[in-house]
Amino acid sequence: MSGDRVAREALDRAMDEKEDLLLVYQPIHDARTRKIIAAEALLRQRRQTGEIREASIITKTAEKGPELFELNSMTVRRAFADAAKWMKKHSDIRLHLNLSPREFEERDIVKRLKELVSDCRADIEFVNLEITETSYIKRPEETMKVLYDLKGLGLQLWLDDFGTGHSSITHLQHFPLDGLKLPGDFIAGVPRDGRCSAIVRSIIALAHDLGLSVVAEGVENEEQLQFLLAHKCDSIQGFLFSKPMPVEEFLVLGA
Ligand code: G
Ligand code: MN
Repeated sequence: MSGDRVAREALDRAMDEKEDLLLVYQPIHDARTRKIIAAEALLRQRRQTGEIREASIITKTAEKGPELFELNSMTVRRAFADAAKWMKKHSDIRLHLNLSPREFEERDIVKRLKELVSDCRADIEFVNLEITETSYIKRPEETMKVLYDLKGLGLQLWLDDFGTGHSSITHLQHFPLDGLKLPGDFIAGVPRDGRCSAIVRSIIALAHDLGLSVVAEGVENEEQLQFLLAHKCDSIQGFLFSKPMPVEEFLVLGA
């Protein structure tokens, strides 16, 4: 069977049964205290064999068709419901949600998000919306308006994978951002690779000068953590502290 067909069938099954898809949460820790300050919702696929793996085959196919909006609404609803569970005990642990680039461009994201928040009776103020750089470069004027409207809802805006897309420093100048996520690709080279280290150091300094907070992704070892601490990185996400996990596990860990 061709790769496309496999992907198509996986998406159809997921849209029919929804049980195929689950959300896992990867904690984000304060770099100094190591306390959990947030969790990022990540979509996973449960295969018929029971094995759980990344859902990129499904999301990439969904990106091309009309299913995207339903898929994302479902994700947001589930994440709001899960966050409500942990917030009973830990109202300070924020929820990071990933926004799909196309959704950002093609649909009235502000209106739909507002509806979802109201349907789920969620508190928008604990949401950090992650947008990837590619998701806003095409129409900067319109995008700026959407970003300000989103901010107006009360959430925080974060740039995901900063530096790996078509990054433009002017976005940092004009967009109402709260923070940046440093991609694991850069962190992987720290501290041995001089270029990676220079890039990481400089982005943290730049972000802080602009009043933005920084999360380092893909932190896997103590050496990387020490480098990030030395350069005042605010928070850490990665296997060194925690892997993505089902909400039940997260509820125990966050307790
Ligand atoms: O950039 P994005 O937020 O989409 O990346 C999150 C993905 O990276 C998740 O699917 C997660 O499983 C993976 N991931 C998270 N932490 C680590 C890590 O420390 N090392 C590696 N190699 N991958 C990680
Ligand atoms: Mn992300």
